Amino acid sequence: MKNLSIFLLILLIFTACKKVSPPEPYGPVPSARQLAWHEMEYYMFAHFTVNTFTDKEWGYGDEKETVFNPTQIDCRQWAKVARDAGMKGIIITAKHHDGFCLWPSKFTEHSVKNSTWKEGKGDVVRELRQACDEFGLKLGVYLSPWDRNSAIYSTPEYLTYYRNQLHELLTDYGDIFEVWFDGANGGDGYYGGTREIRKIDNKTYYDWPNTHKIVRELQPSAVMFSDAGPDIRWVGNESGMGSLTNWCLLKKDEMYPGGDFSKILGEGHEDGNYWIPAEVDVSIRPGWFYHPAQDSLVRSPENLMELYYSSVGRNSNLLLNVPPDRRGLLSENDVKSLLAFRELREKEFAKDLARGISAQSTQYRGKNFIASFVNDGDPETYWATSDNVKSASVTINLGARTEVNRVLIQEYIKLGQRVSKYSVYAMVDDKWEKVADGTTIGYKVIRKFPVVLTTDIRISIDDAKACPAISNIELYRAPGK
Ligand code: FUL
Repeated sequence: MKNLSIFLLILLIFTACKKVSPPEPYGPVPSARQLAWHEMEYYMFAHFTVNTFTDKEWGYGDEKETVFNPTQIDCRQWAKVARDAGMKGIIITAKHHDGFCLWPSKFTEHSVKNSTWKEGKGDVVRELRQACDEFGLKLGVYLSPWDRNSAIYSTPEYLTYYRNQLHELLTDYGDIFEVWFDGANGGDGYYGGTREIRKIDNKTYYDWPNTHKIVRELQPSAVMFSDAGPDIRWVGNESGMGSLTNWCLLKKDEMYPGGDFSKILGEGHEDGNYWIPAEVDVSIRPGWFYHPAQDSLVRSPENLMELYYSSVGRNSNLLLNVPPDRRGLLSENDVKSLLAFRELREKEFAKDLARGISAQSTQYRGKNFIASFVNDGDPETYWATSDNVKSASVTINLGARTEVNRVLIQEYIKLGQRVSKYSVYAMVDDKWEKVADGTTIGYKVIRKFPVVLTTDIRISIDDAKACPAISNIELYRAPGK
């Protein structure tokens, strides 16, 4: 009997110590370029063109090039503010729907080269490239497929024109991290003076697969954004709202840019066959472009914080538009709000209360997948259960009664997005109290709850498509209740 117990004990120790193989990936997984994009989390959109000077949101395409004349343009100011605000890059409207190019494209006269600015010798994209390099930021480009200036828009020849412009942007301006393909397409415009309505078929006209090939070839590390990917998807609204249920997965072959897919774009498809995560694009002002009348309508730091929770906190990236003004500078109110928002974030997430303290799980797959990997600060280690275990929990013991009101959870997404239901509990007066619950996790979720005075926090994975793999859990006591 004694021998048997010793044998069982040894077996138990052996099982606990054995290095086991990692879980198999489940479903689509992110590419290296998508992983790099996830880690960017928060970056700037800069809407700037003739509209800035004509006070419009959508230029008709007949604007004189000479209206573009920023008096004190300084892309270094944009980049410095972005860097100081904690952003990781800037995406510039190299060409918006009006067709005016912020770089001196060889393929059109409708560009900075015919503006009064710098006597036609200027190049906003180049200045921004240099500024991004100086301040350690990545650069992205928005090239509107709809072109209300072009006489050949809606003919097959326009595709060559569009691709030539893309080629210029992707070969002359260094590494591009994201190419933004907008979904607004076709309608009335100047079109070389014809001033008419031109309609195109969203599904077929642009022949997207062949345009995508150009991007892959010229900038293999760039992700491409549109309503339907192929790398990053629109979240389905422009109000800054990521969806609480948010799969990074999409059946993209059933979709096309400009279609009516808002709800699907928010939630993604649980059984999607491509990894296409959501990006929340939203403006710091009511409009995308600068309008003096909106100077008093800039979002407050508190409002930006809410946007952060409804985007980064919901498994999406935040692309926040901060439009340069007629001087070619980010406006004072916008800058003030952005920098104060950074301070708020620093206060909100000042100290991770979970880092390095005791974490125990109800189950784990082996010694290289134990619970304490969720709070070791290393994104490459993770807690995982045995293959057949799809619900299990991790309890973080805070040692003494501690106030907590935020939880941040990340899956190890290199193995796919797996969790479909979770809850968070706090031990209050010897009883477990539920403080949050939800469906998907993915790259990251951050959840708020009213302050609890607690000794332990339990993160329970209630259901998953395959055994859960959780790489990070953080706990905070943010200011306020
Ligand atoms: C939309 C455009 O029509 C807006 O002008 C803006 O550029 C926004 C980001 O995308 O589809």
